[in-house]
Amino acid sequence: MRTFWFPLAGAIALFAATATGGPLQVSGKEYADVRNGGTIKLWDGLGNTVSVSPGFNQGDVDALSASFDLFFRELLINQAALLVSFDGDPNIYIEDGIGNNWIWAAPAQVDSSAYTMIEALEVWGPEGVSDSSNYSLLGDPGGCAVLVLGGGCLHTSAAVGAAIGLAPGVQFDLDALMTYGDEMVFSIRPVSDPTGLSFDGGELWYWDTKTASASFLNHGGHLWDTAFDVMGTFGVNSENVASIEAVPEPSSVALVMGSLGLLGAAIRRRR
Ligand SMILES: [Ca+2]
Ligand SMILES: [Ca+2]
Repeated sequence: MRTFWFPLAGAIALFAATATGGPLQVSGKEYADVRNGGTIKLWDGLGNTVSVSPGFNQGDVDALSASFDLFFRELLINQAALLVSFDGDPNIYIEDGIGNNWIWAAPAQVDSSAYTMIEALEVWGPEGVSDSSNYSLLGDPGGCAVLVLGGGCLHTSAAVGAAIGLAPGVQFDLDALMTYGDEMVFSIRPVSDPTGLSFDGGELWYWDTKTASASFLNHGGHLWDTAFDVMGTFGVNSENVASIEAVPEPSSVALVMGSLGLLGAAIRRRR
């Protein structure tokens, strides 16, 4: 019995270690630190990185996405987990569909060299190259909130500002982004406008850009609106969301693991 059970337990433990939705199970990981000058880093989840400069417009990239971000649609209906980072914090956090959160990737996994924070994050894609196609620059220069690699402005600041209800002409800075064709989920840096409207930077909006208005993302059992307590919920020092991404819901992985455990127990009983 032992000779059978221990290898099985080992296999389950290995599966648990590698398949709980951790960074080693996610391909094509890219991140950018602050003041990156358009250089982003490919990271393998073991602390190793490779710097690449895909050719973003001059400036510091502060948000990255693919044209059709994987798990975008699942995220909208709470069937994918949200990856999120915060101002001045080097960790990547995860929030599952029922609002549990924990550190998904710590600095030793992201980048063994010193860095400040995860200013921009993009995952899923081929290994060894960047597949980020949409991005934002620090300060949204030229009145453009979202740019296309090798192309022009995908979404102007005026359009995004109007979608979230900011008074016309108020300057703000888009700082976190997922895109799926004409749809996007995004965050901005803290801003107040003359009408008294104020955002603390912890908001996440969903916006179908073919429509006039964005709405707060509903994920993890709560709205990602201004009232949501980012600091208290995640135990971080800033309300400001700096980057976002999506990965499969870890509970679906847990279900598979549970089945494996039951299988092991059944085999054990038979023997
Ligand atoms: Ca920006
Ligand atoms: Ca933000």
